[in-house]
Amino acid sequence: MPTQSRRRILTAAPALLLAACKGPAQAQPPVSAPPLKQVVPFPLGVAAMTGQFGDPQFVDLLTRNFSQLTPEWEMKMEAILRDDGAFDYARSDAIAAFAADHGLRLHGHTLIWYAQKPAAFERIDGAGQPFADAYRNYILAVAGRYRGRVVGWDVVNEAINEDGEGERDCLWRRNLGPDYAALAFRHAREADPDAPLFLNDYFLDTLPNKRRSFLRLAERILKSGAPLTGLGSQTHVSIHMAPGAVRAAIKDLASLGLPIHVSELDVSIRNADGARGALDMTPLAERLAHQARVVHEAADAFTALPAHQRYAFTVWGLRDKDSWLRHPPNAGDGTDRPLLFDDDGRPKPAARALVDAAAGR
Ligand code: 9MR
Repeated sequence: MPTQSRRRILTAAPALLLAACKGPAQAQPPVSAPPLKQVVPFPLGVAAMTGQFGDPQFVDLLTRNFSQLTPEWEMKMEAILRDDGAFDYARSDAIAAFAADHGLRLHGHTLIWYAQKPAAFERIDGAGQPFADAYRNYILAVAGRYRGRVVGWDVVNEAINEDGEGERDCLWRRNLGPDYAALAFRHAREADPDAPLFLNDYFLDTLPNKRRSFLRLAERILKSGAPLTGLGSQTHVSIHMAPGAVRAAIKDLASLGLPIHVSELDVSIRNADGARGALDMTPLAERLAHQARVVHEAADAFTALPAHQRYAFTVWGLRDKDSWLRHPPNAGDGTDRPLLFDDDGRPKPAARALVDAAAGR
């Protein structure tokens, strides 16, 4: 069989399996949960974007259950910095206004990210002082504009290499040297004297070596005297996580004594090696129960932190169908269900697990 068509069949198979799981024997168990924010003793965050706010069911579900909002993209450079270097705050202001109108805390995400390489900066790549000035100017302008409106900022996002070994080479490091992250924290503090300022990354639970590199970088920034005041662990995980790994990461990160943000939680239920993996016959209800165990572990470990270290616990999307894991280029087989609420906005076992963990059950 030619590789291409073989791949297509393997990719389609899990979708067929999950469709078959809709029969009565494998239907999702009914779950009830109180409004989550009322029973969870710390700020409960969710990622969202303004395009979703026209849907009243979305807004109702969000505001009933969550007390904090992270803009999924509308406070990033991609939204704010135009190619010609001008600032466009239409999107970031709109999402900040939504948060204010609905009494939600707003978490700023994100000032400096290797993955954002705006034309306005690429044009001055290698220019020396003009690049450093533009870097400072961007952080001062954006963090300054939202001073008093955000409860904290992801100042530097995803600085550690994919494999966990060392720091990423990126536009910012290339131009400003290895201390570009510390510099970003200093600029952010200059703009906003009060907000907790976070270093944020992913796979800190999946890859212990990445966690070590992350903590090493955090310690270097702190040693330089720069105002890093919080650590964010994205927690993009899956039901295939080794039990105890998420708990170990939260505990280990908390050892520096800084506030912790579980900043982008989702728990993929896809096959261990994605849609191309061997056929996985695990019934849907079992996958969702497993997902609930991972969420329970994360929430339980977070609840166990001293109150001053519990900045917030944030999930990366509201309903399963809102997840980045369902949309290009991450769609996979299109059937993932990584969040706390199903496509129709009903609480899943994972939502119940969060409630139970927060109550010490
Ligand atoms: O989920 C976000 C997606 O909607 C955006 O298109 C993308 C680029 O802005 O960013 C995604 O969010 C990422 C987050 O900002 C940083 N950690 C990984 C998240 C998933 O890719």
